[in-house]
Amino acid sequence: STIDPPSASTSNGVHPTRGEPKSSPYQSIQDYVSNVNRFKIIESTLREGEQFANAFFDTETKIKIARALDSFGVDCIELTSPVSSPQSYEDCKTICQLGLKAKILTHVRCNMDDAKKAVECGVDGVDLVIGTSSFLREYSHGKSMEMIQKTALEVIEYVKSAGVSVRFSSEDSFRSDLVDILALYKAVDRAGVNRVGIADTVGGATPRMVYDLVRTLRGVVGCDIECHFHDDTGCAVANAITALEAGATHVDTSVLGIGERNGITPLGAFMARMVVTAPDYVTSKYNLKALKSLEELVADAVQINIPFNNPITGFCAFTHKAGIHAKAILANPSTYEIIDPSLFGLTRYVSINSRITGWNAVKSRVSQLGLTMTDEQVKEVTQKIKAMADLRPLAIDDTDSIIRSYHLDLQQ
Ligand code: AKG
Repeated sequence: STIDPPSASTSNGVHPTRGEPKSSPYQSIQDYVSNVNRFKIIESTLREGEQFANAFFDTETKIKIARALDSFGVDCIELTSPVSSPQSYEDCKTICQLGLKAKILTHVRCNMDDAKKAVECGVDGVDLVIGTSSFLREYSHGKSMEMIQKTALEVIEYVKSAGVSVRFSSEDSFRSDLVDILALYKAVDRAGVNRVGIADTVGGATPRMVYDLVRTLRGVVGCDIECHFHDDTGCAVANAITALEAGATHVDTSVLGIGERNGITPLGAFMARMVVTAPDYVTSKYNLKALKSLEELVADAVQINIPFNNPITGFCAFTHKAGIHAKAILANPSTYEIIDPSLFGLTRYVSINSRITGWNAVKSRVSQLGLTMTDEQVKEVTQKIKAMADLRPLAIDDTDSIIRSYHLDLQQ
């Protein structure tokens, strides 16, 4: 029941996504800090995702997800702190021994005991985190900025001495004092961290706030910059690309965005954004055709449905309905699609079952059914479809019956 026009050309200097010339006219000299063409993904389904309300991952499921993320091509897989529970500790060790291409990281509080447990598990990297906003300093751990810095430097030195990579992140960065956190980041950068992280822990940051903070930080530290965006106000994907434009190097994602509350930047939506912005990089690095099965694996594990409007894999993400759209899509898919579904191993669907169906879409269906009609006849049968669709919702079988019986009448 799909109508698939030929794919848009990819050999004419136009991107395999949609119509943008390879050197974007929007690119300017200001963009020299931008990393949209060379970002890395820290995939946190097995850490942030474990904080999702419905999540319970047994060892077997964690292994399946880790392998699927690895074959999708994510750069790093972040695991729940091994201090969380005895099973978390065992699972962390198990995943480290799978021999995956992705680097295995674990996310721990910034203290020596947690860092030692993490190193014991055999991880490639330790992601240290501590709250720096006054909210968290007062109501969570109770430490001053001086104390945070002193502990951070000790823990960083220990992790580095163990030959493991280390990231230092300030939780609730956007509600932290800018001067305080810049001084802290500068100190940990001097101490030799591989990355610093900024986190929009409560999901309140706007892209503009993100640009300002990351751009400022880019001028202060020489190490990589990781960003973590919660989606409470719907800005997580926009914030992620903005962070890259401002000089961030790594973005945290989770499959379907699962995480604390309503989660973080979803891997699939982020891929949708980035395949449009940086098609060559994204298509050469990530196994996009595996996205759907990866999302289904995780959706199944946490017992949720893939949302109807999910970028790429939502059931109607590539469905075209209005007559005006259908006509143009059939002539050239770039007219109403920014992303070519075939990049993700998917097909578009042109609906012909409604009162807003146009005759061009019906004409295409008539030829798919192997029938021959003049344009005038197609227009006439389109009116019949519309009349029926005014009375009740139609399925493709209903529409096909209308077309077939009209065609039969023509023969008699
Ligand atoms: C958050 O702040 O929401 C986190 O999950 C921690 C992020 C980080 O470690 O950068």
